[in-house]
Amino acid sequence: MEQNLVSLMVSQRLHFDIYGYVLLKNVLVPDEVERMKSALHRANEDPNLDVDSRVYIRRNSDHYVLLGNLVEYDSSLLEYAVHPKLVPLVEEVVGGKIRLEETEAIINSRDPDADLRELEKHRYNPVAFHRGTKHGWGTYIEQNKFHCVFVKTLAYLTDVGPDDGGTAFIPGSHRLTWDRSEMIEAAMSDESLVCQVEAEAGDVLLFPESLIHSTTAIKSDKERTILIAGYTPTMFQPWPGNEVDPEFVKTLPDEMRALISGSESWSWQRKY
Ligand SMILES: O=C(O)CCC(=O)C(=O)O
Repeated sequence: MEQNLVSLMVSQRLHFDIYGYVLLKNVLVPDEVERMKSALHRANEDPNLDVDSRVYIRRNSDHYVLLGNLVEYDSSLLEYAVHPKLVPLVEEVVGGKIRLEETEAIINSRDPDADLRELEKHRYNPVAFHRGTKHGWGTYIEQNKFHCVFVKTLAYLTDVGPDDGGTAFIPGSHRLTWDRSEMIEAAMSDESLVCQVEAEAGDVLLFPESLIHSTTAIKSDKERTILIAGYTPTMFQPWPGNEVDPEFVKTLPDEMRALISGSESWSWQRKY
């Protein structure tokens, strides 16, 4: 696919600039979704994962597992990180060439200890609102458009309805200089200020890390699997634990190497 032919539609760019996210429909085909999901489930069940691979894993009892540093583990996970339908869109909102900063995945289901009646009292149940960068130093305006130096693509590998733990946001928070906790408190006092994604397997959410966002508690019996890739301009560092083995980088085709390793560093090719 010609990468420079892939771009956000003007309506998608406006949605991204106003609300701080855009849901891209049907990006991954069913075969890609299945391969990525089965690789993540294999990693989750692998008793030798930390010995045999560079993947990190954090478990919160049986209902939540976070896996990270995934590109070396399976070709489908590498393919996600360099996806030709996504990389140009990230470059558009970063404003230049990018490097991979992290890959993570979450497999989660309802917390067996959660009080369902308590969850039902609220429209949204964010577990921990946070952001990875801040408007003012992690963002900039160029040619009147919003840009961010830390951007994520989050792929839904399972369908996510209203009770199935879609990502929650405080729309518009990506370009506010408010104190983070003040914004979260204000949004939680009026749930119309929060939104929660509903998506189908294969849809991908594009958002800047200056947007306040959270995993949400699952109320249904469905398990959710998501796959995330984070990107920055080329001179930034990977998130700790997401360093890719230089020997693995050597095995990659030329066109993938800089994206995975950040080798372009301060020779940042800006779009402007
Ligand atoms: O679980 C989710 O939907 C959100 C993941 C998240 O918070 C992140 O990637 O920083």
